Amino acid sequence: MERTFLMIKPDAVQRNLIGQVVSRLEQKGLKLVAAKLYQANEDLAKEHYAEHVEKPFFNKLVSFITSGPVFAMVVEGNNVVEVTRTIVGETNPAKAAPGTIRGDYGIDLGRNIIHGSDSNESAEREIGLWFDKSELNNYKLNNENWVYEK
Ligand code: IDP
Repeated sequence: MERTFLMIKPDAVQRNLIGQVVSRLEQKGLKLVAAKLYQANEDLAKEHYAEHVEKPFFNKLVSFITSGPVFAMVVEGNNVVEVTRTIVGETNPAKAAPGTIRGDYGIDLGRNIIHGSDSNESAEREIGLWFDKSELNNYKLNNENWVYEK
C-alpha cells in the first residue's frame, strides 16, 4: 500500500468544508493515517512549494497557504496517489470535472480547496515536511477485504 499527503487549504477550512472533504476520502475506502489542523509558517510553505519558486504566483501562493490553518492528512491505499489526484480533480477548479473535490467546491485557481501529492516521491517528501514519524498511525482497517479484492 502507498501513502500520500493531502492538505485541505485555508479557503476550504474557512468555508467549513473539512468534514465534507474528509467524508469523500472515507467513502472512497481510503485509510486516514494522520491528520491535523495546522498553521504553516513561511519556511514550511516555501519548502512545500519549492518547485514553484520561480513562478509569478509563488509569493501569493505562500501567503495564501500561511493565511490560516490547513487540515493536513496522510492517507493510505492501493495506488493512492493516482486515486486521490482523480478525486481532487484538475488544478483549475473552473475546469475540474463535477464530482471531483475541486470541481464541486471551487471556482478560482488561487482558491482550489485542496492539495494532493503528484507522485510517490513528492508524497514521501511532503509527509516528511508536515508530519513527525510519531504522528503517523499504524493500524489495520477491518473493512480492507471489502475495499480491495486482494
Ligand atoms: P496541483 O496543486 O494541482 O498539483 P500545481 O501546478 O502543483 O498544481 O500548483 C500548485 C498550486 O499553485 C495550485 O494548486 C494552485 O493553488 C497554485 N497555482 C498553480 N498555478 C497557478 C496560477 O497560474 N496562478 C495562481 N495560482 C496557481
